Amino acid sequence: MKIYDRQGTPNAARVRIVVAAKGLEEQVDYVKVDLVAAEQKQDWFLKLNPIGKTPVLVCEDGLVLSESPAITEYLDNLDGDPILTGRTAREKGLICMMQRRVEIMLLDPVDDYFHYGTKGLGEALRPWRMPDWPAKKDWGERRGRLAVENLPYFDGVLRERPFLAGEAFSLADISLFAGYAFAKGAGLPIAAELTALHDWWARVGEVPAVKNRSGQGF
Ligand SMILES: N[C@@H](CCC(=O)N[C@@H](CS)C(=O)NCC(=O)O)C(=O)O
Repeated sequence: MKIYDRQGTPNAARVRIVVAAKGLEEQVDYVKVDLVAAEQKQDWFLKLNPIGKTPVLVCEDGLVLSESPAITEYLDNLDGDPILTGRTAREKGLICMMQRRVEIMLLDPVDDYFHYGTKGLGEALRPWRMPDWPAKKDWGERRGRLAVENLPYFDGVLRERPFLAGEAFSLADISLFAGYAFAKGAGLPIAAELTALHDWWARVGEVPAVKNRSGQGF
């Protein structure tokens, strides 16, 4: 399998942690996409993903998948332990819901903040991302504030249970981990009083797939 991505970005991290957790690293070749040079907007890449974003998984049988949840769902279902997307209908529903909440409440607003509230990936992306930047700067900054305001929700959930969707580490935690790291990396504040979130961060950092990848910048 080939995965087209850019190491260190949040969605690359979501997929790379799953690859590591599932023991699939030997089966994957990573192909670097230069996001700063806008390679993801070139024709060859748009044929893989018309949305022009990474990561993209290309399998030997010709299957091409984009969107991190689709890629991670596929990888998780390739074989057995650990199962990151849930075993029962109840677990699957909860994990899917929590992962969507992470996307809507954290990953998407931080992404908007990064690309519009700051200089984001820079000049080469301006034709696609920022034709009306800095007019959108206010909106980008508001999206950043929204992400920060949403963090106590996740802290509240993690006061009730050790992991985001229940008793076990799941894809929802991997997405929250990426969202938390993205928020921090983009310079958004994560309040000290969110102690359950900080404890969870330390706990997830000890999960072998996360711990082993963190030294490699995910
Ligand atoms: N919904 C997509 C989001 C993908 C995404 O935003 N990828 C970022 C890297 S983390 C990207 O390629 N950004 C480049 C751009 O926006 O042009 C997913 O789940 O994979």
